[in-house]
Amino acid sequence: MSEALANLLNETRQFPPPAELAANANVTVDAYAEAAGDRLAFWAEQAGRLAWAKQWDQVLDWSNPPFAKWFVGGRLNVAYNCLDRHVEAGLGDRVAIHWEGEPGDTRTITYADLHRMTCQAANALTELGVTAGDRVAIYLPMVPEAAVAMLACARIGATHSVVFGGFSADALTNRIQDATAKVVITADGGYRRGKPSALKPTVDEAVANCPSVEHVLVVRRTGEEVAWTAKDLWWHQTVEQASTEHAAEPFDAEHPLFILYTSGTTARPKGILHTTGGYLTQVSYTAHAVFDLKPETDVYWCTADIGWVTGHSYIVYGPLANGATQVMYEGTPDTPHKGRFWEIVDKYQVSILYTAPTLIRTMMKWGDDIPAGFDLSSLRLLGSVGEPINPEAWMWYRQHVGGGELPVVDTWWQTETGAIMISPLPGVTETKPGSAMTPLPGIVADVVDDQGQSVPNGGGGYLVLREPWPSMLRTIWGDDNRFVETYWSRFEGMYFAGDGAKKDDDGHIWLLGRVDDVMLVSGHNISTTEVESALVSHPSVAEAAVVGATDPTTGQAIVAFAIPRGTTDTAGEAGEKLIAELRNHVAKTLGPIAKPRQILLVAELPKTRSGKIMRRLLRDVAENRSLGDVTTLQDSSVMELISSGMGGGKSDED
Ligand code: 6R9
Repeated sequence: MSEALANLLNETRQFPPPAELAANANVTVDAYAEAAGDRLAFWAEQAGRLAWAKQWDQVLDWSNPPFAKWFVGGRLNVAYNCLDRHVEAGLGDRVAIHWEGEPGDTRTITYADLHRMTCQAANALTELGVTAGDRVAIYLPMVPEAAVAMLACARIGATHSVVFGGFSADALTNRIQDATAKVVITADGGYRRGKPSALKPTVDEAVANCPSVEHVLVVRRTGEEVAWTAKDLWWHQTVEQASTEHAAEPFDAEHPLFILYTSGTTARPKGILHTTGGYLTQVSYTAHAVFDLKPETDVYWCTADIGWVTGHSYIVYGPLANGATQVMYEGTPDTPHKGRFWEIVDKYQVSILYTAPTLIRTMMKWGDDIPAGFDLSSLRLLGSVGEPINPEAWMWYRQHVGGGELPVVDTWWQTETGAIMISPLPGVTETKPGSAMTPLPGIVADVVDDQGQSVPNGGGGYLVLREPWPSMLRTIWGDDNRFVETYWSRFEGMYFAGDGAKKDDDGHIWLLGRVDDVMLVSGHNISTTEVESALVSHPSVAEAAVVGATDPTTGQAIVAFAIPRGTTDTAGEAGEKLIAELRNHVAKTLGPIAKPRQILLVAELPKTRSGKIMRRLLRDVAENRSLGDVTTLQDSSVMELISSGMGGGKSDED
């Protein structure tokens, strides 16, 4: 095979940081040289952004790779760092969370409030017999109590395992059993698409098969009637009655902070374990550096769910460790109307927005006039995470949300990495639409070929991390072998992320999708991302997914599914014409090798619960159906696929 991964897309646009942002940026270009000069000293300096009860003796112990220990001997309390120290510094009245319920109800929670709520929850959990090292499962909607529950666990040294509120009873059961959780924290339900959506019945079903669970704490959110078992306790009758005084005890820097399950191609989800000191150091630093967070003036909003790592690191721990003010929204972006997000930006004067490409492409599909109907002038920085962002989606984001001038930071990282790893620095980097650009200061990433050799500029291959980093996963819960096997065995001495990537002619990094999705067409490894980006660069396409389907001549052939933009005419002949045009457009943009054999116009794509496209399902469609002359896949058949799929993380799930 000639190449590990072909480099087909050539993007020449580049945008320098706005002068004012660059002049006042939290982090300047010097950080790169400083970190390169002495990486461990650099991370030690960042750890100094936190309050430690006991200073560490050693920054990194890497004597037993891949099992890292960061800030060895240090002791700290995560909740103290996120709450108490801000209150002690006189910032108790600062708003921590502007909470917006989907029905439009609101709560304003200051740092003093959040501190009191967390102390109460810590006392209540202690009362229930939870002690340091115990596991607590959290299955909640996007209500402030979700953050409180996490912080309360951190405060008493219990390890939380947040399970996304959309998961089934089976998925919840597996996760509770794997971690042998002692307590489950849930709610009667939450609001979703304009109506109450129950959670408690799912917990009842799961807990019936989980003997480790002693108590279930239930937040009242919807007020709907719920069945009650002997293990159940209302949050408002326990937590809200508990004392608001609680002294935070420091824990070892390597004390387990949380487990978060991520899926793999095998059925059994992996419990990714994160610990205390290194994790908090890197989430705190990256929130400061990548979002240029100014806690006195910024209003930050991350639209992720708390059930994903993005919610852990950039709703709870990163922003709160920085003393930031943020928005937290319970519901969906189109309830009660498609401008809900922009209405929220306007209402709370959001200045930093962190969202996902899937959201941006959905907004593109809905039309430019929707964001145009709101005052978005409070925004000063835009971020993206979760999937490769196609250059045109990046441009749309900058243009229609960022008024044509705001910096967009495309941030690459994973549940496993714990924090942002590859991203522009908004006051430094001249960004290119669609590229995550460069590893952050203190991070050593590379793109390598099959043999683990660094590829030259212009080459494609596998994304690896060459040096340990503070917020790295420590293991897979209960399965050290699987940890070594999955991440550290593909290439000697390197962490294998499972993503394809390329270096452009300037050495900037472009993420090309999961390597499992790479298509092998006539001996060329072609990335799904590049073909999708070529499709999205056509003015009639909002979103696209491509897969390799078995083909007698070429090995695999490219089959594409494309969602047309708002007003595109796709009926009958117009659809046929568009398809022909799109095939030629891809061939023109990337070369004839990337020309899709077939393109289907669809209304929706199957996505995981965190918004990542499930290409495996589309591959099934592409291979098993006699596609023949079918040019338009029925919306409902993709919808069926969506509802039968239960994706959670990077690829397939349960
Ligand atoms: C934070 C998060 C991780 C996988 C990762 C990659 C994809 C995330 C990306 C990106 C391209 C980006 N991914 N950010 N791909 N550009 N900026 O999403 O964690 O749910 O564990 O998924 O998501 O494939 O390997 P997680």
